[in-house]
Amino acid sequence: MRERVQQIISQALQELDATRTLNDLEAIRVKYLGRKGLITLLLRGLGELPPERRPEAGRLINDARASFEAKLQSRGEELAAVERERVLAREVIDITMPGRRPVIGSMHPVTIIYNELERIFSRLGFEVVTGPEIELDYYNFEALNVPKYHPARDIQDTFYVSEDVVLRTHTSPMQVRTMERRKPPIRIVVPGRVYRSDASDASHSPMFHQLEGLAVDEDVTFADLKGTLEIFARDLFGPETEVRFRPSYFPFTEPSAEVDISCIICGGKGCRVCKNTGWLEILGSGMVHPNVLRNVGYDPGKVSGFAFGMGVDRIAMLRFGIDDMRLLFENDMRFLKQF
Ligand code: 2NM
Repeated sequence: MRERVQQIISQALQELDATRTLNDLEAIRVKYLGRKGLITLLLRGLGELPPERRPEAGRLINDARASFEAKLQSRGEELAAVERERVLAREVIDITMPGRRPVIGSMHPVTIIYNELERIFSRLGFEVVTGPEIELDYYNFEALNVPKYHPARDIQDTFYVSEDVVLRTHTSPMQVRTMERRKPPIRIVVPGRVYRSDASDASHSPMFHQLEGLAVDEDVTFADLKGTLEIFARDLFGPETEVRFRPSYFPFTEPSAEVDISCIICGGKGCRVCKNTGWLEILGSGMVHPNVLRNVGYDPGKVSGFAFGMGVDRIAMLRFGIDDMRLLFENDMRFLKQF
């Protein structure tokens, strides 16, 4: 018995010494102290000994177990320390190194203005809707009461995809689509890119940005148009801004009006930006033409509406003092980073 215990314990201690990992250590623990472990079996075998030999054998086995457990414990600590060292050596981080500065983008000036416009018109009860940039001639011109031989339809002015498909020249087709789909009351604004066959210069670009708006309901009047656009202009350009309406002409509105604001540079005294007039033109507007209402199935005797449109690039240029529209579309980071 004594020899058997001694043989097992010396074998066990040797194995503990030889282990190199915590995993192996655990395997050895199970081999000796697990449910069918060698030391466990020795203890269980005690019952088969004659009673007078049990106390001594019990002491022997318990001593052996105690020294095994002590060694298991100390070997576990050694191996854990070694493993920690290995991990630390692998994960050295020089915390004195300077960090990498994240590249943070900035908002495009046109986006800044769009966000502001959408905030203003949302507060006035307008919903933002968007639609396709490639449009049917029908929605871009025909439904909007633009006659077949109107100069705007010339290939000099409009990009044709095919005979009846164009790049939209304004976002108005989306107003038509919305009216076709819904019944009044309608209050929407439509932001988006539009296209006209112009050469690029300081004030023109073949692609530019518009925001157009539409309100249709019973008893919508020119007074609603004036009030809405005055509130809009003072919110965008400041409470001191003067607003004036000048008669104009669009095929899709009657009557039509251009909207000017007092010059935001000189306040109306006259300067280079307003060409000494004291006024800046920022909007086109009018009461939706009865033919447009009829084209979408509305009864012009029952409902009426106002509409307006503005060039967002031009407003961004005025707001930020940008004197050349091409700067907005060249994507020169030195320019764009300033906003
Ligand atoms: C403008 C000026 C005046 C306009 C008209 C419509 C529609 F679809 F309701 F007929 N949408 N937008 C409109 C009217 C646009 O932009 C300078």
